[in-house]
Amino acid sequence: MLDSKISRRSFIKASTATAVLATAGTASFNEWSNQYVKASESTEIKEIPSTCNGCSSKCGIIGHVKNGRLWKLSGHPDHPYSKGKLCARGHGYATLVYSQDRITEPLKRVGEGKFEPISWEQAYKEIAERLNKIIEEHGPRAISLTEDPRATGKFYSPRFIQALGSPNYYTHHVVCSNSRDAGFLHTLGTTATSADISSSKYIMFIGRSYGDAIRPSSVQSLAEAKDSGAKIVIVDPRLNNTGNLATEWLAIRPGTDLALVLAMSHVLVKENLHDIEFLNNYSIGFEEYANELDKYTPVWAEELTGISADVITRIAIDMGKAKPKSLIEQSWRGAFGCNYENSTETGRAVALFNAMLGNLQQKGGSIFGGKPKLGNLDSKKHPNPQEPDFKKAGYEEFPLAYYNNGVATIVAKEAMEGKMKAAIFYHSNAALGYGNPKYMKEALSKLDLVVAIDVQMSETALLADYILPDVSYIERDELIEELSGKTPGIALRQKIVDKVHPKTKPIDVIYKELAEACGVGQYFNFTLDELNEAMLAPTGVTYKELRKKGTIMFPDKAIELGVMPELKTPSKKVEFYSDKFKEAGFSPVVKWVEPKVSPKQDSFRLITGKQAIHSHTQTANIPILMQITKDYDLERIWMNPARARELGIKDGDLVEVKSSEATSTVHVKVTEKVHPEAIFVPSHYGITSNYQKTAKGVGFGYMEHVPFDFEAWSGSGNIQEVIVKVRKVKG
Ligand SMILES: Nc1nc2c(c(=O)[nH]1)N[C@H]1C(S)=C(S)[C@@H](COP(=O)(O)OP(=O)(O)OC[C@H]3O[C@@H](n4cnc5c(=O)[nH]c(N)nc54)[C@H](O)[C@@H]3O)O[C@H]1N2
Ligand SMILES: Nc1nc2c(c(=O)[nH]1)N[C@H]1C(S)=C(S)[C@@H](COP(=O)(O)OP(=O)(O)OC[C@H]3O[C@@H](n4cnc5c(=O)[nH]c(N)nc54)[C@H](O)[C@@H]3O)O[C@H]1N2
Ligand code: SF4
Ligand SMILES: [Mo]
Repeated sequence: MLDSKISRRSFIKASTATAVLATAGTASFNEWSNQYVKASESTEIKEIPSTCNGCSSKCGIIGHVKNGRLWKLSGHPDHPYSKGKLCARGHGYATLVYSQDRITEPLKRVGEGKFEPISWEQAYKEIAERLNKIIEEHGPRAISLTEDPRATGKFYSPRFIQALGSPNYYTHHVVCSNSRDAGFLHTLGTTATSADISSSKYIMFIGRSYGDAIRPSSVQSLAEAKDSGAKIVIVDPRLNNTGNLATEWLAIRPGTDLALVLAMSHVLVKENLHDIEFLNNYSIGFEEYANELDKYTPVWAEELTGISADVITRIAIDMGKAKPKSLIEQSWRGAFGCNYENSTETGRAVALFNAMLGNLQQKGGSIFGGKPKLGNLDSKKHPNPQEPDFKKAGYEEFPLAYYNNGVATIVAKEAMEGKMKAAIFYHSNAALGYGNPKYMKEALSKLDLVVAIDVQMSETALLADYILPDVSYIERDELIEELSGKTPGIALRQKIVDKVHPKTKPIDVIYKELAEACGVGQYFNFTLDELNEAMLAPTGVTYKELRKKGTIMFPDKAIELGVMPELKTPSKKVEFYSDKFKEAGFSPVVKWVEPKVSPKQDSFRLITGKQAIHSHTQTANIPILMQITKDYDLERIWMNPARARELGIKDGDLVEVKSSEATSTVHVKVTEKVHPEAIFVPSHYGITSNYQKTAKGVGFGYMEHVPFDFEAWSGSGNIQEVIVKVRKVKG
């Protein structure tokens, strides 16, 4: 029950006071329970459809409201990600609305970690003055805005920074999927395909865990595939929780997935199991790639990956035979989203392997989803800001990175160099999560202006000159969310309860008012409702209807499987040979690339990943989620027993983890489920903000050990190019 303030007892008291009091002390359980049910029934429960903000999936939710307070959530049955179910984070994160640790009013920094309240008007005025001064002195290239792109921000944030003349809009993908996105984009013309899992016969997951990095409907689809006899292979240096549904686990040496995919591609060609007709019709450059593949034999890959040549050959042949209903799932962050120097090339090789299976836009294969056709504001009445005539910072260094997302950590690098002067962070804990926190702190301290817009005192907020308090997602309306997929649709986040803290404001209002203070209010001369109405216009759905239903799918607009769309690559085909890569100074065909660093006999590689009960740093301060961590010691790092024995370490021991960047102490879980070369660090502990009373002091700050770095292809953070030594300490 979410509504912690109203306990069962006080609730019953309030609603059926006389009846309950009259029976108190003498009532049987049945009587008591009947009274309770009656009391519940007599209170009106409003059900408001909206969307979760517990992670980037933004599943559909139904908020149940009793006595004006959020009472409980359930999964929206029509939303394609929830399909009636929510994960633990979805339920738990909703308690944020009543958290004691929220930011309740605008704050101005008056010293290290010290803040004073400031009025909204004064905060806007001071921020605007400082932004305009920076623009006057250094030009608009010296200002930036970074976020996790969710519904409203996706439209308002780039527009806001562009209204000020700057293209410097960035997203968290630099530590998420920048590498995969770049690899897929220049190969298939999209940063990610989706997977028709439930109809697939042979599914390989390379560092993607449906069982940990949960989206409820993905787990359901995988269970359906399993029930219909699909082979499910997990490639992961640790046995993740998708293991419950898998037929095979390949405990790969971390950082060597590229070698595995190259060798499997080699086998497809050698065994003539690639889809030659598909490749002739829909691809360019296959000959060059096939020549390059010649040397990547399974025996060569065995040496690098630790997976036997026989197993590589067997799986490649079986996948080739099962085509087109076989696929490597497109992955997200795990193996090649942002981790290694070879991550972009791994992304490219995975996209190409799927093309060799001819599974693109096929049942049981990789899908280019359809998008709903939405409208826009009338640009005569609501002028768009002019597009700056220069590219965003980072583009020159990383032209292959997906431009819309950019390379967010370039802001920190340029702050160090004195080129960047201002950074706005909305819905982002960049200071702790995007790069080495020591580096990020130093970089942010060099800026003339840092603004954080958050709901709690994150590490990034602590480094800000001004903190602007957003309302929580339970208390706000947002921009319509496009749902792309086999069947496109739309979803709306809407206010479930009135705002709890009167001085908080929703982001659309914050941007509008700040733009007005900066003198560019003309670009925000509309309300969120007007914008939503304009977006809905071509769909035939009314705003009222959308508010009532929350999620609306368009089955008549479903994509037709078996029909290849024209791709958005320069050649409009799958590019086995990429001129874009060549122009950027890289090999036009995929080649093997070594990871930057490798552990020795006495050291380990740090790897990381999700736990089903947390989302990055944003859930660490949620008591009912953090309690699960505490109850099960989930913050422990994982070590293989063979290595633990060598080091005299036993399960549960306190150990010291030392890298080139930091030293930490943490308890260890000794388990066969992790590769001997790797230490697995669950995400996302090691909160340092004193204001997050529940989160502070639990576990281990992964990013503290990660050297600040950019992968050469996509600019992503290389966050697993980290070597550590571990020793037992007394404790
Ligand atoms: N519970 C939970 N779910 C989430 C999120 C969350 O924070 N918490 N966040 C959402 C977001 S933003 C994202 S990007 C997705 C991420 O979704 P995933 O990419 O599936 O999640 P991760 O747990 O980061 O990584 C998956 C697996 O990659 C493995 N891995 C690490 N290194 C290697 C390697 O070198 N090779 C191979 N083959 N595997 C490796 C890890 O052991 C881990 O089990 O999850 C989304 N869902
Ligand atoms: N060790 C380790 N590190 C990782 C990962 C990992 O697997 N392991 N995964 C990486 C991945 S995949 C990603 S995507 C990144 C994510 O990195 P981020 O996108 O920075 O995610 P969080 O760390 O959760 O920080 C989100 C911030 O937004 C705030 N917030 C939450 N809700 C709201 C809201 O409604 N309004 C506003 N204004 N703010 C809000 C939160 O309080 C928090 O400060 O982390 C990466 N870092
Ligand atoms: S996967 Fe869980 S946390 Fe993420 S949006 Fe869905 S219910 Fe919320
Ligand atoms: Mo992510």
